[in-house]
Amino acid sequence: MSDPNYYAHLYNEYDKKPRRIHVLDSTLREGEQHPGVTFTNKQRIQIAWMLDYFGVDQIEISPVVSEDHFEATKTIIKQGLKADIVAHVRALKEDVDVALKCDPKWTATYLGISDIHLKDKLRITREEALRRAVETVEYAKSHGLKMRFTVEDGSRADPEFLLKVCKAIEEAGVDRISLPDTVGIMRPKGMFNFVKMVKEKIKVPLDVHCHNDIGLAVANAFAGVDAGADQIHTTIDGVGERTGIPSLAEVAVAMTYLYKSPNDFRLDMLTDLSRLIEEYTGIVPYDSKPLVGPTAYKHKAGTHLSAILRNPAAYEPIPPRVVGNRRKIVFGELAGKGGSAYLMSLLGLPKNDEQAKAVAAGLKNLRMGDLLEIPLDGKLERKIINDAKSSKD
Ligand code: HCA
Ligand code: CU
Repeated sequence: MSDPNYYAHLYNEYDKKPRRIHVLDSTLREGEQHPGVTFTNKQRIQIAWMLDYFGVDQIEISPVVSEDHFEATKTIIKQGLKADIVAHVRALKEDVDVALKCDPKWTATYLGISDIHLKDKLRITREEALRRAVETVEYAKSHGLKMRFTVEDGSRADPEFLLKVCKAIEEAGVDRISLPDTVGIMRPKGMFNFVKMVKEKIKVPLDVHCHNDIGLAVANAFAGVDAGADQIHTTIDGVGERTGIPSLAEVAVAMTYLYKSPNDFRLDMLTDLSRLIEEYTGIVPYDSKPLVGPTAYKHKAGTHLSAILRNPAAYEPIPPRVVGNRRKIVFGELAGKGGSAYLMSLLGLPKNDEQAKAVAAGLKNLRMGDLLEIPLDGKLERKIINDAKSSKD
């Protein structure tokens, strides 16, 4: 059978020159800003190794927030991982000095440039902010660092001033600029326009860092990519300040399957990465979390079960094993005749239409909701699908 997603992909326009899009994972920086998330140094090092093995391009960590983080940053940098380790600090020389002590190749500094950040957080004028931005970039560059600069709260800053800052730091030699939607206020079209405006004036490669306050972070990040940004910030499970930022799983899968962006991600690690964060933080993600959540591949309604048992692609965009998740069928009052027939066959009962109907009615009458979940993968999956294909109805 041809690709069931074929027509959908025509709308997605995936084949128009796929671009390499990069991922910076900030689980160890933004992620630790999520209430309740604090890793031990051993955990930080393990997470960095796993993110590297997964295939992210950059891993961000802040050496200035605590003595522990300083040690973790230094140790992670010494591991010689493939990913760049980005030491994230405030736009202050003294912070860059702390970063330098960790011996990084990359550093990132951030400075609020919206009027509200300037006035009510930093209490500095636009001129002072501009000077500080340029001086910090020059300082980091004079120490041989690769440097990303984040125009914090950029989506709410006066565009004229934002461009002025971007131009000035570009001239000062900055290597990347991060365009954040710090309070998650953009709609996708807005993020597109924001990034496009900067892209038209600035040559330096652009990151997008989108917060999820209204639930649009992933969509906004990709709108930014459509406008020319080439790196998205993520965390495992999307943890971060308040409601966080895009989740690594959603971004990596969308990049691979919806953008056809070339990469070497080991997508099958995604569910384990999510479980690892759950184990380390005690925070259980909601069960319908896309791709990695326990219900992401559970099928329940009778009509869905009948279809899934013949061809899982009927109700799945990509197979669960791709992301290390499992498919399960849920038997309960919605199972219907098809689901009941398979429950009977799994129990070794002979095929019998009348009895399947009776079981379906019985399950409905019990009014006990879902009774049973059966993983549908590996051998069992093949058996069920083969049986379904050879059965007439
Ligand atoms: C912060 C601000 C930040 C920075 C983003 C970035 C934001 O919490 O320190 O450096 O790209 O959301 O603006 O996370
Ligand atoms: Cu942020």
